[in-house]
Amino acid sequence: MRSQVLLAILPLAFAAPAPEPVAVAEPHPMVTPSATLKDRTPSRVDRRDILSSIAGLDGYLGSVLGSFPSYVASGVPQFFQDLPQGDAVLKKLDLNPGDLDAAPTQVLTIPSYANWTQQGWNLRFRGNVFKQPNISESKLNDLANVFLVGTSIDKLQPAEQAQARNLTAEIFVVQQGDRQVSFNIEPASSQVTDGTGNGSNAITPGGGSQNITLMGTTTVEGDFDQFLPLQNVSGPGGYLVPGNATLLPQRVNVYVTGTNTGNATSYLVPEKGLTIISDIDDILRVTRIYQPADGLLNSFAKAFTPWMNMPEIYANWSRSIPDFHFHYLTTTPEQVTRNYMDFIYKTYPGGSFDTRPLNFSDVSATLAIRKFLLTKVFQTYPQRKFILVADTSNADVMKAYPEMAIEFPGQVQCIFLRNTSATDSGDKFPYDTSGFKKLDNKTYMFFKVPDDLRGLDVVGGQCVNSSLVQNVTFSTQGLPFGLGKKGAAGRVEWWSAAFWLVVAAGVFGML
Ligand SMILES: *[C@@H]1O[C@H](CO)[C@@H](O)[C@H](O)[C@H]1NC(C)=O
Ligand SMILES: *[C@@H]1O[C@H](CO)[C@@H](O)[C@H](O)[C@H]1NC(C)=O
Ligand SMILES: *[C@@H]1O[C@H](CO)[C@@H](O)[C@H](O)[C@H]1NC(C)=O
Ligand SMILES: *[C@@H]1O[C@H](CO)[C@@H](O)[C@H](O)[C@H]1NC(C)=O
Ligand SMILES: *[C@@H]1O[C@H](CO)[C@@H](O)[C@H](O)[C@H]1NC(C)=O
Ligand SMILES: *[C@@H]1O[C@H](CO)[C@@H](O)[C@H](O)[C@H]1NC(C)=O
Ligand SMILES: *[C@@H]1O[C@H](CO)[C@@H](O)[C@H](O)[C@H]1NC(C)=O
Ligand SMILES: *[C@@H]1O[C@H](CO)[C@@H](O)[C@H](O)[C@H]1NC(C)=O
Ligand SMILES: *[C@@H]1O[C@H](CO)[C@@H](O)[C@H](O)[C@H]1NC(C)=O
Ligand SMILES: *[C@@H]1O[C@H](CO)[C@@H](O)[C@H](O)[C@H]1NC(C)=O
Ligand SMILES: *[C@@H]1O[C@H](CO)[C@@H](O)[C@H](O)[C@H]1NC(C)=O
Ligand SMILES: *[C@H]1O[C@H](CO)[C@@H](O)[C@H](O)[C@H]1NC(C)=O
Repeated sequence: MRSQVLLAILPLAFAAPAPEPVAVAEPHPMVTPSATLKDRTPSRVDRRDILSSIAGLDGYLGSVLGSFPSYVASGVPQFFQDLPQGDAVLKKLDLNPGDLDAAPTQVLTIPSYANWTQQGWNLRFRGNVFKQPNISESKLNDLANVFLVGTSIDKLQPAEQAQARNLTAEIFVVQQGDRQVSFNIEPASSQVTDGTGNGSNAITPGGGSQNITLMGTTTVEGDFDQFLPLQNVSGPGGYLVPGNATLLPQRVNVYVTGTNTGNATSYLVPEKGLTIISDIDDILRVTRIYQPADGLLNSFAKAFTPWMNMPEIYANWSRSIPDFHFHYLTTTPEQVTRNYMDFIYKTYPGGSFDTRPLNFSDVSATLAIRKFLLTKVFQTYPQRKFILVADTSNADVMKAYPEMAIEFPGQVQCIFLRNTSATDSGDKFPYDTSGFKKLDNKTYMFFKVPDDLRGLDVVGGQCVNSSLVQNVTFSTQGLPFGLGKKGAAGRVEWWSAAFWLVVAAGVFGML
């Protein structure tokens, strides 16, 4: 047992010197409009929302979507989008703010990374402070049913029911704004999050134990996100290794004081080396977001399943590239991060994580989040090179990945995109390859199965498996024969159509 669990996570009012404790402030109004759980009853797709510039597209998409719920085409992804927060959760559960006073404060710490600066190691602390209401099983079932379309919880297998209730409980938490958060940092011998991952091939530093308190307090959404310098503290095995004296990432455990819910393993990543930034849905696990009914069940009720033998490919990279830093970047909402982490750390090499922060909750923010997160990582490591991995069903990936190569010249070593249209006949939605036109075609590859990546010397910059026909047209692809552009000018409009965002960027607002 560690003995330093002393500093509780106190509301600032208690932590600050004050003549007498002041009551906890009422939750602030939210930055983004508070979410409501809308009626998810299927209704006809409103085709007026489809800004089509492709001849015949309206009819085609209408036939693909059929009578799928109108929110699929509404411009606001609804499954894991627009989740209730704070007051909305209390209201939904008929609770008053005071009802949670006795509930323990919990923290989600997102496994993060540090960069090497003039001041030494600079570690990013990211996560969320929340309280978990005690919700009865029958109430959880009711709430879960709101998320299930075309089925209900009583029609699921017991394990699926448990999973649906688990996710519902994770979503119905009450975020705690204005909290001070402190951490204890310790050298880590493995990836602690659930004890099963081994933190890939990062090394354990000799020292570095220290306590750090974040500046300021959590946002109204309960989030914290800041970089703070680590002291070069010695330990039994020596010091932290400087980021310009090694190529190997170092692992540190990050414990939130006052709770044992906030454990995470973060990585001190050297200034030079190779980082893989990998999406998760439909590339590391089977989600099938492009088939909304399936995607919903796969996200909400079914156990996460790896996509084919992708774990083998990543395991080989982890083994054979000693300084490879794995970073998992998904736009799935922060509330469900734990489920993604559990799956990843049991199945893929240990690494740091990025999910969608709570303040990114409206549609335009959802469109922007992947680029925002990617840019943050690239800015943190101006000398590292990156391998970007995802699949073609994400409109934001198709745009943001090639943009990174252009905006950060020389830093994108390879882009690997699974072509879900080519491998899954269920994916009827088009994807746009025009962003790749300006890139050297030796730096990206569209592939079909994990084995297409086998044998590539990614360190040496070999990104293309020459046995795969690429057929990239630098335009909208994946439509049936006969559909074509109405005119060059229209394509941008179509691209930015909210409809496309919903369907392709993620019916779940993730991926
Ligand atoms: C490593 O970084 C530190 C801090 O920026 C700097 O003082 C030192 O000169 C660097 N060492 C090398 C070998 O570049
Ligand atoms: C949650 O509520 C149930 C029923 O009211 C009660 O039996 C249980 O002890 C509560 N659990 C916690 C952790 O408070
Ligand atoms: C849901 O499941 C995940 C993964 O097994 C677990 O970490 C988490 O604590 C569970 N959450 C709830 C609210 O039960
Ligand atoms: C961290 O803080 C705790 C409690 O204040 C203390 O017991 C512990 O020694 C501190 N650890 C370090 C490394 O300073
Ligand atoms: C910490 O200090 C030790 C001893 O001065 C030095 O050898 C080591 O390079 C330093 N590490 C960092 C991360 O600054
Ligand atoms: C977090 O770490 C502490 C210290 O190692 C441990 O006692 C606790 O069980 C961990 N919490 C979880 C949820 O694993
Ligand atoms: C731990 O990492 C090694 C090397 O990367 C790998 O071979 C092994 O399968 C991993 N074990 C687990 C449990 O992830
Ligand atoms: C969300 O908060 C972060 C800081 O935590 C800020 O940089 C970002 O601009 C905010 N995004 C939105 C959409 O409010
Ligand atoms: C370290 O990361 C921060 C945050 O992204 C960034 O502002 C800073 O420029 C980076 N420093 C170096 C030396 O790369
Ligand atoms: C890459 O581009 C070159 C010329 O720009 C062309 O000759 C070659 O066929 C292209 N390779 C692929 C795989 O498309
Ligand atoms: C494993 O990864 C290394 C490094 O990228 C590569 O050279 C090698 O061909 C890979 N092996 C397999 C079987 O994919
Ligand atoms: C190229 O396009 C054809 C026809 O759409 C498709 O069958 C094939 O799988 C595509 N190749 C790749 C690598 O995606």
